[in-house]
Amino acid sequence: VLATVLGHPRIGIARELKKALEAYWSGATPAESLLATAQEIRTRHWSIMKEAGLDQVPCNDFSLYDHMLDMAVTVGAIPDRFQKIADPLNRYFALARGVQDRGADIDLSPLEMTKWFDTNYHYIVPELDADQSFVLNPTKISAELAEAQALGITPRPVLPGPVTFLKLSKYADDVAAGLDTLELLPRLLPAYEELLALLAGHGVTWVQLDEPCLCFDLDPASQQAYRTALTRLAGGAKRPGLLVATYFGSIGENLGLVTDSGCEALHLDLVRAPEELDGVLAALPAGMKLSLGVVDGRNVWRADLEQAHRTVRRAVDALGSERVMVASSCSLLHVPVDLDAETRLDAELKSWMAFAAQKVAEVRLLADAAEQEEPQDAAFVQAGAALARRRAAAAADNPAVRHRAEQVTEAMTRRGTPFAERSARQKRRFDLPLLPTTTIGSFPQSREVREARSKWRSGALDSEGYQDFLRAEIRRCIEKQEKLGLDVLVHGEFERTDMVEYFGEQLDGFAFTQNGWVQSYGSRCVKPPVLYGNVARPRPMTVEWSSFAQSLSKRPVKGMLTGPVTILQWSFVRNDQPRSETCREIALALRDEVADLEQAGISMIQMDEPAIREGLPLRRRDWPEYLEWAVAAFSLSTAGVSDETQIHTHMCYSEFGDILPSIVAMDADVLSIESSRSRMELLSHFRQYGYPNDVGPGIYDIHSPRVPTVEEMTTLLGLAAEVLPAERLWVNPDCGLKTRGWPEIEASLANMVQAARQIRLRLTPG
Ligand code: THG
Ligand code: ZN
Repeated sequence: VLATVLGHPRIGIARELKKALEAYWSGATPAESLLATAQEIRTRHWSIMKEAGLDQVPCNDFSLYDHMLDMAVTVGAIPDRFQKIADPLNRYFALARGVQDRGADIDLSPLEMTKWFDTNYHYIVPELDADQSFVLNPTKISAELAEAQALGITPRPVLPGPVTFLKLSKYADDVAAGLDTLELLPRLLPAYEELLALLAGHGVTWVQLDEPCLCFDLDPASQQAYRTALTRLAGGAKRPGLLVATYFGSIGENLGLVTDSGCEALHLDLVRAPEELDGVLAALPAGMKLSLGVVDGRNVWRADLEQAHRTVRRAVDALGSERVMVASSCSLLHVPVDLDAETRLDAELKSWMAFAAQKVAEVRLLADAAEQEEPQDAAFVQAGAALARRRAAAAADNPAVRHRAEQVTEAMTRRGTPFAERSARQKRRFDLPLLPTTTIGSFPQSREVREARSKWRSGALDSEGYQDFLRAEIRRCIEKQEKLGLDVLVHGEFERTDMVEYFGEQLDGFAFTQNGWVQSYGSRCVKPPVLYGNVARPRPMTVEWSSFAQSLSKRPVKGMLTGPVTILQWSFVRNDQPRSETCREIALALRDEVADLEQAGISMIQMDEPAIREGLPLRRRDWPEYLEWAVAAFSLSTAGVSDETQIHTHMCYSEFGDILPSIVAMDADVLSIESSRSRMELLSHFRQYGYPNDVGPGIYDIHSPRVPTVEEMTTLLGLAAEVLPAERLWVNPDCGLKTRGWPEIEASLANMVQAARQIRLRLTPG
């Protein structure tokens, strides 16, 4: 039984890659330093995996920015407008980040970026032409392969498979609508064949083709694309063995697309779809190997080795040990690097956990134990004991919280009064103009804000001083918003780091790591909190800041909270109870916060749910269950308020067309949503479903430093007003302003307020 993983984190234990990238981008260091750091990181990770005894070690899973972008470059799918950048490295980063060089007359916006399945990782969406040609450029993969081979390991190059690559790509905007990117498959496959032959020539014996799209419900065209692609690649004369890797869900009815293809091996995510094993064991053709994804690549808990061992034994009994591999469920990209670097975690909690390095060891241990009926290895015994302690601790944790969660009634998840009536009352209470203007919540986390926080954390600034600083920031922020003429204000969120971290730090049941960074995109990382116990709120979290901000203005200042689904989605959560239960506990804590805010006189409360779409399972049959508890959790946290209290929510980062009925069911009084980049396309979905409540379609794109003109925004507002009644429209940017600078924000918001005034005049004759 061989041991392997599907991929390793890239960012480095001390985020060396992030630092090297940002130093290069800022011009502080030359390309050589960046490339040297990247090579050091790869060498270190390969050595760790080699030392740990992995039989097949992933290679080409490293990336300077993103693996989908790497594949686009490898097959020569680079839009023409980027060809004028001669240097390949700068061209690569231009695709990822855009470039502006006035002198050279270059102004290129980056390729689109979007969520990688149901993770918090974002990939670059390759942009293809209708007559796209593909030309193999194996520079990166060949170089990494040579490096790995020089270290004496058995590298297994990882490639996004051709069908997943095309399905996750998009056509350029000028390509006629309705074309399917899969039509390019016949043109793409020769590049893959050539690459496989080249790798075989370099002595590669196995290649991992990542095809997570096999875990989607596939239309007939996609199924046919899989048949064509996999049989064609398997038919290649000179090629390595092909491991088709599926993850993040179940392969289900798509199994035959792999088993009939002639590929040599299949990988299953048995953490997400444990029920699949028996059917697959029965259906696997003679000789095909099976990689068992039993070590969770999406969470930080130690594996239940006993249970995983039983799974491995079942496979070995059915197939024989030569046909079985033990693996992580997916790439370890989604977990932090090494638990050993955590020196401040509670020792007991730490003994329950495993990061990438520990997961590599678990895979080896399970592979070694495959031949034994009852493994006696000390490591096995220790893991079992830790799991038993974890279970006992969970059982004793916080019965009051569990009890309260059981008592939740359906009525608690509904506002008492229908929207129309609430809305009328709220209109009387607030007396806002038509098309009220507001922002999403955060204002710049300037260098001063970050410096003050780090001084306070290190003790160089006392709490009193830090609080004074924050109050001064809030005051300045409120003054600026009043001067700009915004109708509904926010306090600016200067006291918060990452929103999820901020709330986690104030809730029971969460723990925090020092180095538990996970790549979000490019050089950007997040440090997800570890939700290990029952969630409770020992004291109000935001009331003081919100009340202070409200005391500075006669206009409403929104109280700002992060929703239960987003807190769940962006944390590492317990795997010993359903996510729905954990989410409900978070919702109850937030419900109390909402009640306290209302009590303190806060009249508008915004509960953001940017990650609600992200949590959607890959299979449609699993959607209704998820959406039901996700919507219920949001509603539970917000529905306890009076009719006159206005609930706002905000969503971004995703396509929402799919889940509009659920968004309607959330019944927020006001929804602000990202839509400026799609030029209000989203609104047509809204009209189609008859979205009944107020909407603030973002009318300026905050992801770029450009200042939008009044005219651009009146155009977008005009489009919105054609779709939705003006009485239900709000005017706001499309996301928070945390990553922008004050000068461009002030200019943009001034224009936004101007745009709203112009449209108001147009809509109110006389
Ligand atoms: N928080 C969390 N997840 C997210 C976002 C978030 N996922 C989606 C989206 N926003 C991802 N976007 C970003 C944007 C910026 C950063 C991370 C994710 C970022 N991170 C800092 C960095 O890498 O330098 C580190 C943050 C810190 O210092 O605390 O800038 O907002 N959970
Ligand atoms: Zn947003």
